Amino acid sequence: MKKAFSGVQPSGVLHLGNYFGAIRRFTEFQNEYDCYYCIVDLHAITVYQDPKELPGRIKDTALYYLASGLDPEKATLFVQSDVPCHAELSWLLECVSTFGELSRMTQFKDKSEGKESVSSGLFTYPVLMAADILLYDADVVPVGEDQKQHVELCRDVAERFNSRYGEAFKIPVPIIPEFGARIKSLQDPYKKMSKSDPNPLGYISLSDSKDEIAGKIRRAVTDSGREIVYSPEDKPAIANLITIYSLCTGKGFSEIEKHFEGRGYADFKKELADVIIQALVPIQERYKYYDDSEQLPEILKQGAEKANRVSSQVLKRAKEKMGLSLLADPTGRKLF
Ligand code: ATP
Ligand code: LTN
Repeated sequence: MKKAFSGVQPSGVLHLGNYFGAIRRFTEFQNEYDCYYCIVDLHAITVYQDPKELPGRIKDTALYYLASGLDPEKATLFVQSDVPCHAELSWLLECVSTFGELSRMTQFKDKSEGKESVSSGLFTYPVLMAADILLYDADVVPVGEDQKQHVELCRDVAERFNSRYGEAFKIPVPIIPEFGARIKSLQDPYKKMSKSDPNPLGYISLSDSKDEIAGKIRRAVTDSGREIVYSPEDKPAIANLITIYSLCTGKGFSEIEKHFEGRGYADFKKELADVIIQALVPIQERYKYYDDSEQLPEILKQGAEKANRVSSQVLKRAKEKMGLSLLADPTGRKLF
């Protein structure tokens, strides 16, 4: 069975972009691939996280994985900081990646822009992501559009390692959805919907109530004119809302345009809020079920045990190729 790896940061409440761009697709992959889905808390701490809030966010992200339909019998769910090989391989790969290629990462440029001080972890973030992927010999990496450049860096670093030290890593392929790979902010259609947006009107979180959803859609920015047509160039805000409508209902763009022909933005927004609510209600019910059932600690414990078993073998392979000491290796292989 081929393998899939992906991760989500516990850096805030999950939103529709995370769901349609990534998590919903994780559940589609679990029947075809041996899947590893990680809550990447080490990535989240590249910007300050309040230690009083982080455990709750980790738990919340894991519950939304389950609520979105991930089955722990099929996929391995775990928390990154429970598997020390990630941080260790990341260091080895930092020594194979270059300052120049990391400087070209657009996410770093976006996240560091205008900040007085940024952590060095934010700069090396994509290398830790490469370690995540390579430790599980992943064939595919389902992600939203914004992560494509990072997966490409992972491929470059893995190829460089393999040619410099000998074959240690499988070269993964990013899988980006055709639609929904980049859902935009409801307040600015030129920015992606983001958990770290200080304005909650920009995103619909998976936990928003019916009233909150209706209110945010009502206040979402629109374009000039009053026709409901999918035209990302001329009508970026409406195109974004049509994309969300399409993802929630499975209907194509032309079908949606026809449905709203001769009707105005207010009608469209009302129906859009309804279809979002219908899409989120089952997720919110399953979230509550898993929260009440208290199965999560055991699921994450078993996930981490398996992830530790698999990743320590790959880390050992990489250390062997580099000529590093294996005295601390759990399998007992000695260097001398
Ligand atoms: P932050 O804004 O705090 O960086 P984020 O909202 O971008 O966080 P991540 O944890 O970085 O969320 O991303 C988890 C997954 O969701 C990734 O695969 C990412 O590509 C995808 N994703 C994030 N935002 C969107 C979006 N607006 N549209 C589609 N997919 C998205
Ligand atoms: N960088 C990603 C989260 C992430 C990830 C990964 C995704 C960390 N490690 C490995 C896919 C594979 C993000 O910010 N969305």
